[in-house]
Amino acid sequence: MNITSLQSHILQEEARHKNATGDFTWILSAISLAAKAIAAQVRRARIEDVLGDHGGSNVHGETQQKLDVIANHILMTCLGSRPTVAVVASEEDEEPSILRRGSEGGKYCVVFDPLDGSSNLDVCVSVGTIFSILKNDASIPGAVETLCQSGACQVAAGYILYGSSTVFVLTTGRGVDMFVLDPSIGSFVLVKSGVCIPPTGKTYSVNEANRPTFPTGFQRYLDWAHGEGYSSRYIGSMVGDVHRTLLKGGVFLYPPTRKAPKGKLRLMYEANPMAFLVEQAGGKALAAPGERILDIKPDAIHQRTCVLLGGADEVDQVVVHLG
Ligand code: FDP
Repeated sequence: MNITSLQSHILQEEARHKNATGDFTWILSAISLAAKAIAAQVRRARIEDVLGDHGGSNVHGETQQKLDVIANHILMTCLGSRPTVAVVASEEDEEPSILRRGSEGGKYCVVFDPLDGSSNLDVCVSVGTIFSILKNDASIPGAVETLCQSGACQVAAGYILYGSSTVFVLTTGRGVDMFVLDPSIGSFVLVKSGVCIPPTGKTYSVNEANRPTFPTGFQRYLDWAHGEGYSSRYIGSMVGDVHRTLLKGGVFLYPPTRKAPKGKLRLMYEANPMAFLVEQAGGKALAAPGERILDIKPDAIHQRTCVLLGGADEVDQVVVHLG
């Protein structure tokens, strides 16, 4: 039996680069450690007192769940101890934190959504952690300015899905790899290298209750998809919906709505990492026809965007209907 852990896989990848220092491996190991700690909390959710509202709201005015706060703290603690992490920014916090300057060895910035889809926690539906790693430009003094890089600059991105198993999906720009947490040995083990998203797949994933306020092109697409016998699958937890789309094909959409005219999902914490993964798996990820998510230069770290991602042919079908 050949068991490759996340750690050894990253070390093997790093060995391909002759100037590699191991710094990057060390950061991914912090994320992997945090993921195991968060998974343990999620698994014990009704046993420990970690469910329900925390009593506060985050920067977006959304109610914070206790587990949002716990997951945020775990990631901050694990990443904070890594000597090359310069800046961390969480979807839950208004401002990024500068941990150390470039002159003090800060080489990377890590941006994350600690527990995406957390409104599903109380009912035991899959949730996830999404992260994106960027280089720290030591010549830029402000944390926000440092982070406002387009998604195309990401050096790595991934998510951890706390579902019926705990799955870690990662790209470092050389395809997509998938690991599953084996609780009996406490390690994420490689289950698939080179994950490819099927180009076709007759499934769309969208909150269809918002349909009356979608731009007409999306309504035309949905009419067409109904006529073609497509299935609808929507968990309402982005990590779960994107994971299914990555493995089975189809499209995931969060179009503009009356309530969220610029889209609901966050560019840096959600859309960019997912777009990087989907493109590395051979799919497409757009904010609008002709506008690649990864090409958007952010103006603010909590900026929102529309999302249209999935198998290449299925995304093209949506675009045809947007006209
Ligand atoms: P949640 O509000 O539960 O955290 O961006 C957060 C998110 O979930 C995504 O995970 C999910 O795809 C989306 O919001 C669901 O939004 P709707 O409830 O508007 O469909």
